[in-house]
Amino acid sequence: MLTDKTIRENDPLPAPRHDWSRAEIIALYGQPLNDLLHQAHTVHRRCFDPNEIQLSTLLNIKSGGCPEDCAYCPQSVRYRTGVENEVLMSREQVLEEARRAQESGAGRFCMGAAWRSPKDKDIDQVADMITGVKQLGLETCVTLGMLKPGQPERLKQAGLDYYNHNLDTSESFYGAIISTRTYQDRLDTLQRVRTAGINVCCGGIIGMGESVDDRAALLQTLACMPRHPESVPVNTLVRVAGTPLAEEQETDPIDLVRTIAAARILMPHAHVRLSAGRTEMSDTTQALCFYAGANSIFYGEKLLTTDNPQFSRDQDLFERLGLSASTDIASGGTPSVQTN
Ligand code: SAM
Ligand code: DTB
Ligand code: SF4
Repeated sequence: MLTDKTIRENDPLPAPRHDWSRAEIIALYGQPLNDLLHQAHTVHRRCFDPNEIQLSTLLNIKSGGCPEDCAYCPQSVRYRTGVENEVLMSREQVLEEARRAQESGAGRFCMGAAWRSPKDKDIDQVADMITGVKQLGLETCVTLGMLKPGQPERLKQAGLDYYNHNLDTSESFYGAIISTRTYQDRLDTLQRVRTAGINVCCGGIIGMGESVDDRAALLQTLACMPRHPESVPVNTLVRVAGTPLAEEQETDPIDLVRTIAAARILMPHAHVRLSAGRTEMSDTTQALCFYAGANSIFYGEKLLTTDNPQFSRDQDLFERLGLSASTDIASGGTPSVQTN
């Protein structure tokens, strides 16, 4: 019988493109929703099992006190958000949390630190954590800010599978959100991570007051990289009291669905993650996002400093939608097939 799986295996998609124009992406994003959804879901089904979702659990290993001024972020030292400044967690504490995440069903453990850029001694400590988490049989991801030459290699050596470093928005809107670093600084770190052979996790945030053109520009930057990021987190702004973006308008869920669908079409082999913002999202919006091509979530009751849905809510949602956790595990951080 000709199943989706046999079609996927015997009739691979044409090679992904890396030459998208802004106009093409705007047209793709803006087409009638049913046409966009149909196109995105067709790509999704050809590249992935549409009923499997990758589960990543986040842990804030170093909370608050960050010198950067990212307008969305509750961990910047410049805003009064009530987030405590803490020192780096111990390896034992981290491993305890990683075991808990694994028992709950997560396949990847993502450790975040509120740093502008880590010092070499920070990298050594995080490297020990990575090795320990990897030994448990989990995929590893860290997000530590900007990396200097040599640091990605050290993380790779420790067993790191993914590095998360978001571009967040378009280059032209970036200055309205962050003044303490440039877009090029971000691109430089991404390039270093890629060169070290670590999988790239890179995406952005919608709902910060950006235009459709800004969203298209971010997607264009990602989709025109010589190799697409393996993971693309699409965050919806969590409006945290005390941050400059606290009073932004609520994001239209249809804009989120369009962004996910466009990401799926542009980067067919990437895991597109329905990221921050799920607590306030209806189950129906999440279901549409999964149809549009999202196939990864943050799973666990906390993101970094804000809430994520309760385990029971996600389990119930998965059951009602007939979804299950994907069991693919990265092979030591080096993608086995150059599909993108
Ligand atoms: N300090 C590191 C950095 O900025 O690269 C790592 C941690 S930082 C919190 C990771 C990402 O979380 C940001 O790039 C942003 O995309 C996302 N993020 C932070 N605050 C958010 C918020 N309020 N709503 C949505 N996403 C947020
Ligand atoms: C990503 O794209 N989103 C995550 C993770 N990568 C590090 C962070 C979301 C943070 C939401 C606000 C908070 O909890 O502080
Ligand atoms: Fe610091 Fe990262 Fe928050 Fe920006 S997003 S303030 S770099 S922790």
